[in-house]
Amino acid sequence: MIISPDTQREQRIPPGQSQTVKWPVLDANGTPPIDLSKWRLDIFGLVEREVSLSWEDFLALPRAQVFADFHCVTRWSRLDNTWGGVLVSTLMELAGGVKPEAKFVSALGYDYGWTTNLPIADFLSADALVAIDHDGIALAPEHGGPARLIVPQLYAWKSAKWLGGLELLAEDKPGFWERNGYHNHGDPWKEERFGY
Ligand SMILES: Nc1nc2c(c(=O)[nH]1)N[C@H]1C(S)=C(S)[C@@H](COP(=O)(O)O)O[C@H]1N2
Ligand SMILES: [Mo]
Repeated sequence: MIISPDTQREQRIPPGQSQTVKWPVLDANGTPPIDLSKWRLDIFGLVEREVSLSWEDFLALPRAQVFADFHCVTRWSRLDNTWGGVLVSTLMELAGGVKPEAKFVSALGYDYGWTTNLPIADFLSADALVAIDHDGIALAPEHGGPARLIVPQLYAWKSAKWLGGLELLAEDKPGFWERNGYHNHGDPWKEERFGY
């Protein structure tokens, strides 16, 4: 089990947040229909070898578990989540590694072209993964099932639900919320909530 470093802070609730035991559902457009027989995860752009995984391909990859907290910019924090899935590092190895020019990532959702952007350093953090279960239960569709990105150290809007693509980029490409007033980076410990 990978322990997300933020869970070892003495004060685990970032400034301006309060703890919730429930798990609210938040997204821009609602849950899209996803047919698992047609599901793909495409890893493309500035990787050594682009890959396109079917659901069967994805399930055959080595799994990991990550224990992490989850902070939503709307001021709730859900502590003690155990995410199961495939580490971003495993996926990048599969793609032969990230090219040196890759500085940003755009994560694409199956919800009608929704994207979010993040710096490569956050994306490559040891506790980032593509999760398919939460606390031992398959991710519910409303929480991003079958598979979602989880980047524990950033606000939850960077953790793209219904993940379908990861594009490695040289230039930043602001996503849906980032173009609509949210901060480009989104570090909860610095309260990077809204745009510059
Ligand atoms: N594809 C996609 N992912 C998304 C969103 C979205 O609209 N589409 N919303 C984000 C927001 S704003 C938050 S706070 C979290 C919420 O995740 P949850 O609904 O599982 O709590 O998902 C993020 N991931
Ligand atoms: Mo959010």
